[in-house]
Amino acid sequence: MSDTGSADKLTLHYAPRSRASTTRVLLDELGAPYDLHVLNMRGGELKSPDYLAINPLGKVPALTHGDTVVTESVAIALYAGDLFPQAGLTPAIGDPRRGAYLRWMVFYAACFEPALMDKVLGHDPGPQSPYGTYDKVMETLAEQLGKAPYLLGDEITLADIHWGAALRWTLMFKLVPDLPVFTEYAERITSRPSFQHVFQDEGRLDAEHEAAAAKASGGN
Ligand SMILES: N[C@@H](CCC(=O)N[C@@H](CS)C(=O)NCC(=O)O)C(=O)O
Repeated sequence: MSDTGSADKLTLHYAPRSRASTTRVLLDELGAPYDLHVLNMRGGELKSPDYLAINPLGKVPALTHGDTVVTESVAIALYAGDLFPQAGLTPAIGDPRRGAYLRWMVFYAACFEPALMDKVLGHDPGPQSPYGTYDKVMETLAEQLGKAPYLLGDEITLADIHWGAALRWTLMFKLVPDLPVFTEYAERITSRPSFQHVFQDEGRLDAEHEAAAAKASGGN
């Protein structure tokens, strides 16, 4: 048995500068041993039969652990967080913060991302919207982040790794309001060495992928 509670190795199926970047940082923060399976998103590798057998949606991240396949960045974060509680970033079952931890992780996938996508695409979610309104989602998140340095209080958790990264890219693409509570939080989280290390490595990987895709399509 390894530290993971299983002899099976973790493999992160990953493409640079994507949602999988957050998962990579998260695994590093957990101190998880894992193999990195780098895919060239620009070169169409996410739609190859081999990768579609892992994630039929053709999207990253995905995590494999023996015969277990976990897709969806939030599910991967929760799964990995429970495998490595010793990192001190996972509010475990019985921790009074556990409910809030699950709430805010699922809020990301169930409310925040759908609200952003509807807004960008000009879709009116209507009165049956599963997230209420875009404005209410932003307001709810801003209010929570305004209470303490981290989402669940004075101590950082995996939820912050996830949300810090999310706010960084959504601010960059102007998908969320430019509120100081968002910008300061995103900066606080993503200035951590774990993020800086991955961002640096991704610059190199992405340039390689761009060159490979250009070459494959007959460019220089
Ligand atoms: N709901 C998924 C979203 C995954 C996703 O959209 N990933 C993007 C990269 S950021 C992707 O793989 N895009 C490739 C494509 O759609 O072809 C999650 O949170 O993991």
